[in-house]
Amino acid sequence: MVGIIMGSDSDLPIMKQAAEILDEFGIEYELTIVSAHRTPERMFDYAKTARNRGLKVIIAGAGGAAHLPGMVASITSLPVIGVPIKSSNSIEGWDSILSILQMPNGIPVATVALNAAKNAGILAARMIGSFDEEVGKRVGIYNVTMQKAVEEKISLVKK
Ligand code: RP5
Repeated sequence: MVGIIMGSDSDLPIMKQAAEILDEFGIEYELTIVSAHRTPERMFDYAKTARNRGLKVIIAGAGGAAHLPGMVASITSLPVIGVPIKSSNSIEGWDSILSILQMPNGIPVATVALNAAKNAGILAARMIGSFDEEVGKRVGIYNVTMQKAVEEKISLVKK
């Protein structure tokens, strides 16, 4: 249901966090490397066939001049969530953030925080939960569990 793609295997340590949270929600996904500048034809095919292959949302992570999420969003009509990755030669990640965030009008990319692949996974779960009641319930339980964990910590601090 979710396509997780990244520009390089060096993005995997971050991007696998999206896969892990989707596992928690019991949502099926595929995970692969698709580079906008190193494998442009693969990127085009991936985005062009995504909807017909049953994907509902695409999470795309990239670093540097990170055009993968925007290019994919320009080819498919599915929602695309962009994850800016702080790559080794990046200028503190600002290169990735700005190139994913600052999409021109008409082709939106829902950009999460730097390296926030986990949040991208949760956002994808929320999108799927908007039409799949079971997934929606699981996201609700996740929120309540998080709230309770914080409340427990607050009560410990009070004592
Ligand atoms: C981008 O360039 C990738 O998304 C990665 O974040 C960055 C560096 O790639 P490698 O040189 O590590 O393959 O395309």
